[in-house]
Amino acid sequence: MSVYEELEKRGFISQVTDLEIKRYLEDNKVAVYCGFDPTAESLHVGNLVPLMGLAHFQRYGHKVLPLVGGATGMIGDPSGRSEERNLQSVEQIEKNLKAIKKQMKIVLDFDGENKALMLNNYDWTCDMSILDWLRDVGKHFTVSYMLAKDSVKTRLASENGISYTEFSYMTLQSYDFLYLYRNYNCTLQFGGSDQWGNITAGLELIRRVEGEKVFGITFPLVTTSTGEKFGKSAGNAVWLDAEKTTPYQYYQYWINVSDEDVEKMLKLFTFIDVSKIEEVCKKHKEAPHLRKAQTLLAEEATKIMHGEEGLQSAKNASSALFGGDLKGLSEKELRTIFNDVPSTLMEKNKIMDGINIIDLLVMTKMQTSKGNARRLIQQGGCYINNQQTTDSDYVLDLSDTLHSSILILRCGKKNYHLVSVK
Ligand code: 629
Repeated sequence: MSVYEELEKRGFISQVTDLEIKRYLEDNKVAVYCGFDPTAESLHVGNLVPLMGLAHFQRYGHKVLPLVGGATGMIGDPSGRSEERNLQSVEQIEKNLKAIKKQMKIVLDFDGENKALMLNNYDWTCDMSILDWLRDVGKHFTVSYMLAKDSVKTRLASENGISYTEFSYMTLQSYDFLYLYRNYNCTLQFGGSDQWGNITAGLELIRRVEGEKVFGITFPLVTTSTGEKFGKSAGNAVWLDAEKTTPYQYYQYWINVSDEDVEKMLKLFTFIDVSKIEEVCKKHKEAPHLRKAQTLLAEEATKIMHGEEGLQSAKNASSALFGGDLKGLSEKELRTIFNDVPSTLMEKNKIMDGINIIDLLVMTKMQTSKGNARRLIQQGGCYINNQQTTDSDYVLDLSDTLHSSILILRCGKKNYHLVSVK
């Protein structure tokens, strides 16, 4: 099988610039590049599609050139954007670049025999003068060609139009392709379907300047079956950075994928053989309530990003949130797991003096009155650190806390509260 077939079967292919590309990839080992602008402090799951795509190229023996846009990040790509971007500060770009590079190293192999090569377009653009640029690059673009691009057309029709800065973006990306063609024999650019205009502009530049044909492949921008933006969980992006999206939250995102989407996601976001995925999904359809396919997806995707260790901590967290034992968890783990639940700060003295469970439930506003609290406890609906307490006269002290600093209260099945002892 060639990488093209692999990508096609997995749903990575939206458009190709030439039908010959299939044969071309069967007969040649090529150098392929995909660019990422440092527009955020971390990549998100949306950016994982091109990274997984590059990883497949790498596994099939092609040379992969992940590129970070130290230069293009200073300009701002208008593709797929309805409004002009704010310019980012150089410090912010630097910071973002560092984080992005680190994350690429997780998915791509930078050590083996067929090493990925990280490039930064700032390196070949920073010394070019505006006059060189206009003469050597700009001269090859006609304004009418640029105006015909979707990214420009949409913005021209919008209220605030487009600045000369963003209008020029495609010339920068095109020049990158030319530079990589000349210096790394790169003949293929990969990107999301929003990048079609920029990719074909590069193709055109190389044809004009070098008289050579190169290729482009775009992948479909992933959407969920409900039309929601992929990679957002309750409106928040799902980041690859464990500090921004914990391994547990990451795991949860995947485990919650719908039955309609799970096969597609398994193909895009894991390396499991397509035939195996199809087999698993066939079984899944017979007993969807077991969520076997989602579990496989969550486990594999979490392992790819956060390793075995991250997966273990995600699993510990989910069992903790489903009433499991909290004893084996570190303070940091506990704080991460219960990061999203309501919390109260309590003076150490107060707990050292002893505090009645009823008073605690009222103080934390978990219960609206002492009467309600008493009833709940007596009916068996109150848990301290996931252990049921039916004694409404129980007085908690420091020995009830975990790591002398945390109490996890629970009313009913899911209503958690974290008491932080300071
Ligand atoms: C210089 C910069 C190049 C080639 C590409 C680029 C970046 C490109 C872009 N890409 C998006 C990004 O950086 O803006 N102009 O956020 C993003 N990309 C991955 C996919 C994408 C795309 O990183 O291509 O389609 C999203 O999945 O939007 O020489």
